[in-house]
Amino acid sequence: MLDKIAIISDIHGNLPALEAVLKDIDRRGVSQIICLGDMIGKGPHSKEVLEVCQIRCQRIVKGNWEDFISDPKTEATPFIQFYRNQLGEERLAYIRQLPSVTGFWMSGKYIRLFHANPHSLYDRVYATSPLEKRLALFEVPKLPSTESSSKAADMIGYGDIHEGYLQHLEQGRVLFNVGSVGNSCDSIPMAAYVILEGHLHRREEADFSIQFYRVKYDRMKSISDAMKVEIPDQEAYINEIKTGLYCR
Ligand SMILES: [Mn+2]
Repeated sequence: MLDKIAIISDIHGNLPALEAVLKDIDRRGVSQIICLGDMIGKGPHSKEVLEVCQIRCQRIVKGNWEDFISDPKTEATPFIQFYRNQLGEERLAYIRQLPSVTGFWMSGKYIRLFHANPHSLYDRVYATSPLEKRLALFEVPKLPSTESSSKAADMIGYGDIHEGYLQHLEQGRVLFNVGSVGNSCDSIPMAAYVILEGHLHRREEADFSIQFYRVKYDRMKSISDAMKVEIPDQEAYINEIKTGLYCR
């Protein structure tokens, strides 16, 4: 029996999308859920999404939204303050102490996971970024990590760009993006996540797979909740949920 690990990212306060993904995960024999950050912001349910992630995810790393919303150095504009008020000081303190990188062995590959980049939460890498930039993602992280490993990775998974993809790079290296649960921007307005399947903790070569899932969820509920709580940039958010395209 192979181990299955689900990887979710960029929920962005969209509770109906998260609930649909968790329901899908629950019927697939997954033993562990890892969240790659940006649980909060944008949508109407930052607090609820954070609480569900704390219960359901075995590991959580920080995204750029967790970072700038919880950082006391970020100016308290009405936009920032809206999400700070939703979350409250206790949850902001929890968010602040989250690690930025995690990793594990699976089927002979060292897999490293983070939100955007292992060296900075704000250095965005796309599928079409220069090869040099994509290869730098495999290097030993500069950001705080849950791992003790100072090894270059064999496989990298991340979030941040709201657009899933998979690439095979030189020397057997695999690079993938898990897409976004709650704010998909690849023109498919459905929740996205990934399941890795293989032998967890095994350092010897063995079978593995990566599956990309798309899950239908109640988009109208996300939209009506966004109108009810009057989120900032409401119109752009509603358009993004409807179209699956980045609208701001
Ligand atoms: Mn994001």
